[in-house]
Amino acid sequence: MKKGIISVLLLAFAFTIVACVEPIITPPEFDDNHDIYYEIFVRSFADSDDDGIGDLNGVIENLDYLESLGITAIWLMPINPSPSYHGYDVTDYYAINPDYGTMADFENLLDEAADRHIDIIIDLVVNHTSDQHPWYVSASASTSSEYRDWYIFPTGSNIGYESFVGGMKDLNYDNPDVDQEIKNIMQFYIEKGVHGFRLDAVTKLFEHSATHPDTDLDAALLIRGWDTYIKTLNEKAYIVSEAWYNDYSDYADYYLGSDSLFDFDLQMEIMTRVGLGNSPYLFTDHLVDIYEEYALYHPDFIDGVIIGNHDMDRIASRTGFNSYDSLEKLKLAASIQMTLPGNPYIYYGEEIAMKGYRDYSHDGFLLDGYGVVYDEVRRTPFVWGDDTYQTSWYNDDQNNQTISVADQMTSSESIWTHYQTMIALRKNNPALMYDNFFSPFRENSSAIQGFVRYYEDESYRQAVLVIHNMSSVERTVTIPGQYTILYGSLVLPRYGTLIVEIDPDQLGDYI
Ligand SMILES: [Ca+2]
Ligand SMILES: [Ca+2]
Repeated sequence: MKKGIISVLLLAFAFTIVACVEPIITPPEFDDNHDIYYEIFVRSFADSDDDGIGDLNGVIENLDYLESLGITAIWLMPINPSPSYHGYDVTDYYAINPDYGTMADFENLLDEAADRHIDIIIDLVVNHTSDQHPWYVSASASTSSEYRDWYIFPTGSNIGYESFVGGMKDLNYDNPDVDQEIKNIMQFYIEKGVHGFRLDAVTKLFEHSATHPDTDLDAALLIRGWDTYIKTLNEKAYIVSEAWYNDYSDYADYYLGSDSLFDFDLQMEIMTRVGLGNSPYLFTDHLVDIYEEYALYHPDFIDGVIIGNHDMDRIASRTGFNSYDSLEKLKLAASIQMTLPGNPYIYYGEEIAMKGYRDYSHDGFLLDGYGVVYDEVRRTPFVWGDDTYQTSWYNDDQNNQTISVADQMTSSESIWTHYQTMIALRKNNPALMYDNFFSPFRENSSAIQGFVRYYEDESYRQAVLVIHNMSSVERTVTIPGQYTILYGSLVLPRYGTLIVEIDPDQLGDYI
């Protein structure tokens, strides 16, 4: 792989050994399904036609923004028609939510993103449909409906089973027609140019029964069938699954069928070790355990590195990240996210430290036209700082009135600029961006948590040592051997990070 860039790489490599940091290589030449993702809730991101609702043209018109941040891929939360504001209950998998635009708009977005070498994956809600989906309407209307067996009707009941409340009716994956329909939907979007799918709520795909004693294994194998199928359409097609358990050992087996899984265990580790100040002593050792387990199921696993998503309180609102030193801690969380193996996913607004947490006083809050909802405060309008693209579908946001993207983009000290810096470092250093080599730094302590990352192919090698100061006081480190500083300094400020390029033949000096 990656032939044709050999001479460029060799030249760049020689150059970095001698002197300073030059961008070595940038996607797409190096693209092997490793990306830096940006998760977009379309309704909240950017409104192009002044109806207050974010839309696909708003995403198109802000690809410049995303490119300036540096991301290489986008995850769109559900874009299909749905009676809810969030879209996780679909009524037509082959159409676009009219709030967001048309199928032609979506095709334009795919084209415009492709021109910039930005991949797009879409949320695919596979566990359930809306109870207003024509399949379910038919299934519940008659026991002789051709769709009756697409859903799960408890014996003697005419009400379809729901894993989640709110009219989300579980599909029946014991019916091969449903499995085939998902493949048809995937084919529809792959042929349009979608890079892959974020599969929602996969731990619910099967219901526990005598025929499904291990629902997770059965779900992993069902997904494996989908993944195998879409790779016959595009060998680079990609699946990231939401197998949400808090302990890595509970979801690792989903790597049997998925290219990537969101790492909820790692997300909790970052919250507690950085945010709450719990001893970071075993942070990197725990990561070794995690990665070894994933590799048992998928040697080339791509860890889905998250510090938040649309179902969680935003990191900037969490205990420990909302104190006097919150900016440094948020920067450290981003630094960790951008230096670990896998694909980082930035939830829109994290790059400007947007706040948002479930406001329990709002439980039962009725939003016009959408019914009872709970999580809007985690999904509020992106704060642009001017009216051009500002969405206003949710206008009760008390948390983010002092934030502005425009201000942060011009400040060297802002969280936005820190994200931009870290993303560029990841993209410009293959040892950070690619592959799964990870070995803890031999000098790790209760304050310093470092690790070595390493990349090699036929033509190129790079090794970097990353050191995070996870303590609230300045720390000075000593680095053996020859090295080139890529970021930071040997005197690490509180919650600071140091990244150095090291000799790939001398890894034993560091690990
Ligand atoms: Ca709009
Ligand atoms: Ca289910």
